[in-house]
Amino acid sequence: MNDYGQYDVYDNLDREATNDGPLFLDDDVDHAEEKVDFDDPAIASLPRVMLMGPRRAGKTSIQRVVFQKMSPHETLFRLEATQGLERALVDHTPLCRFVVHDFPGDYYEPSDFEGGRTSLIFVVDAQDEPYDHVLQSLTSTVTAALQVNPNTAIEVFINKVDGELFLSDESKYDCRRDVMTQVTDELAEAGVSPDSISIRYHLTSIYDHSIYEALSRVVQRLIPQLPTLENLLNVMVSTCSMEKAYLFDVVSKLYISTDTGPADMQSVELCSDMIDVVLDVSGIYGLGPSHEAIRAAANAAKGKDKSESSAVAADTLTSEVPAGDLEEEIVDQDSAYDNESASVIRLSNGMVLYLKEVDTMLALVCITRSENFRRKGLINYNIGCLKRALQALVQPEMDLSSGGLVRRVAE
Ligand SMILES: Nc1nc2c(ncn2[C@@H]2O[C@H](COP(=O)(O)OP(=O)(O)O)[C@@H](O)[C@H]2O)c(=O)[nH]1
Ligand SMILES: [Mg+2]
Repeated sequence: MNDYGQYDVYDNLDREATNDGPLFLDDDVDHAEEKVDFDDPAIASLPRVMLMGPRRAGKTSIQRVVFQKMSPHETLFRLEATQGLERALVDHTPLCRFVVHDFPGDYYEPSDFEGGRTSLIFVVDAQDEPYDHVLQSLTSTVTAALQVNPNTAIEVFINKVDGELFLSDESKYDCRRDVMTQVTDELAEAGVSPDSISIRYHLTSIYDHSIYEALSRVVQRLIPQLPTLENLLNVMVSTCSMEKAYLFDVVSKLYISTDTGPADMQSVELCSDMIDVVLDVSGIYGLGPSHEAIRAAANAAKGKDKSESSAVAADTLTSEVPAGDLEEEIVDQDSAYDNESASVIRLSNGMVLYLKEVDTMLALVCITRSENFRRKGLINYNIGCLKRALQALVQPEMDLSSGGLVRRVAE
């Protein structure tokens, strides 16, 4: 766990940061409910992610592991049954803000579905066969939700696809196929045509990266500016001859957008691991008043040792990029992530991972071939433009024509 995770969680809940004691006790959650005013119109109008499904399917575990950085093993003994609806605000970066509703079980009121942009995640325990009863409940929940709010995005998480029962990929795919067939049949029986609704199926486990991948896709659907973000990243990737570019919320480690080229889970996982490395290293070496001195030392060491590691190793960390005219003041001196955060990791297969801060708690992580990474000025200039375009997206009054800015370098 990185230091930043602690800061942000407490900030969000309007609590004082403390360094001792476990991060989340059960009463922390009650406390969170007390402190955040969910009836405040600004918060009530945010998109919602509703975690529903049978008891012990893993709803609370998913929420704690991804948004509150509880370790997956801790969910085994730290979690008690959820007694009532628990809500948590996820507000790390301006482009991606939403409220998570964690339901206690198969219980809901039709009025729970009222509201604006909503993703309903129905969590199914893949290790608890047969699924008949659960999938009937899924169908009735989905129908009720769609009656109240026809635009609800339905996401089925087939959770706990880990352990002895799911050693091979085939067993996971078989499980997903069974669930899909049964749900489609049940929905057709209930008079809902599967083509008329948006329903997606995800194989997940809190013990690996699959839960981050699935939630990233869920969250992306909630962002109204997603097409613009994808467009910006497409231009970025083609202008700078990159292989792939992701925008990551560095706290939750969900990627909120990527270019439209094919994405593979391994590269996403690699980029996500890079965020951990950067936050951990800057948490140790990049903080406080000695920040500058340590950075100078790191730069000196970097100059001395130019030999490249053949392993997948972080050979150059933190503040690789000179603060150009696009950089602003450091926002928070004590944060492990600020507007100077940047990192380069060279992989043994000739690829380079480049991470750069682009907005509050938002990082651009790109994968590029090392020969294309030589044009770093171009890359940095374009990232600067992207950064301004993102600011304009959040504050439209800035009136910056982003696409034009990015392309200007290409021409
Ligand atoms: N093996 C495995 N166990 C999980 C997973 N997700 C949750 N669990 C376990 O399932 C149990 C119930 O989880 P909980 O989050 O309380 O379920 P909820 O009632 O749906 O909120 C806990 O012991 C978790 O450790 C998973 O992906 N894999
Ligand atoms: Mg629960």
